[in-house]
Amino acid sequence: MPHGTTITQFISEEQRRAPGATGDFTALLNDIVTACKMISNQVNHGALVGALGSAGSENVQGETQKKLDVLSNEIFLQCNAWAGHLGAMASEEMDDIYQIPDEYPRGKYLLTFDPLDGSSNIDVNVSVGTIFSILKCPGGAEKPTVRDFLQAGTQQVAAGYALYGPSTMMVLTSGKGVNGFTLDQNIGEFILTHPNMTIPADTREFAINASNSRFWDAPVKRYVDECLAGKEGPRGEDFNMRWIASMVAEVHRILTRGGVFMYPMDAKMRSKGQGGKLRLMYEANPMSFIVEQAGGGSVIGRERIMELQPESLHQRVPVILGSRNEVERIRQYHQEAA
Ligand code: AHM
Ligand code: MG
Repeated sequence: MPHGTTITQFISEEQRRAPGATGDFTALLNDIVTACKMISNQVNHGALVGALGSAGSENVQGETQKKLDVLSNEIFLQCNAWAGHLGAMASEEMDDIYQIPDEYPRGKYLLTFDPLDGSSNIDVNVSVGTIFSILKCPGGAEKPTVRDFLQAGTQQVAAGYALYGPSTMMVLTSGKGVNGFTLDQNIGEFILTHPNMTIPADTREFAINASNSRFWDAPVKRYVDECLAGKEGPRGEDFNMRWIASMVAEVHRILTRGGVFMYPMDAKMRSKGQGGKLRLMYEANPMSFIVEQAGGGSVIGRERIMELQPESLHQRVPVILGSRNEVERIRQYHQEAA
């Protein structure tokens, strides 16, 4: 039986229509896809391949055991360094940017990624994911610097995530909508299963880590209180709540059936001088690009996340994203309180 469209075919056909496309971008995405398939394989095997547990420990053979997130980082670097499409990479797992080794050619794109997001879920066998973002290197093929990476989210060329859940999925945008692919383990290919994903504008479901509620700012408290008040409250509706503590799984649920995800600024973070929980370059910007391309909204409070000028590579920001009308409501609550 013939299969549906493979991700390779989909990307190639999309790029064929792009004016001036050289094939670099298509090849880069293919390498990212390969990396995610390898990570998926490691995640699936978990304890069988000694991939769980903490880095630095030794297995029975006396070899150093790697934590899955360290291993995923290495896979991503290895798969994407050699082909000549990238100028440099930056990862949530590395302090500094990763320069392409001198033996390989350098290319015109920059890649940022969180190789395995939701680390607290790894050892308990709950969904985790990989998040990535592609930027153009402003300096062309010159050796890039941190400054080259500090571009607003609106400058992203593409973004995506792989979700390692009951099935492995890849969700992608290159600024022309959002498409989802499911990994067919039998043939080792992602197949287009979710074309043109869109987020319903309205929702009755929200996601927030409620253990932080005593630290929340007034606008967030107000929004959640109104949801919790249900039919008798100002919203006149009962709301449902979810918290997986895995942003990829959370965003995927929102892309599938709507909802709001919040990791807002709070008093505890403020007292520690922390700008938020999630990273702008590896989590907030790529997810905002995907969510906006699917018709949703994404803000830090009052401002749109993708318009922020990044100040540092590992900058953290508050994140409120999902169904457009709800995000707009929360944005207004912040505006009114300002
Ligand atoms: P990580 O990159 O260290 O895995 O942290 C990011 C994750 C997100 O996936 C998730 O939304 C959040 O942290 C959960 O945080 P908490 O444990 O405070 O609920
Ligand atoms: Mg992360």
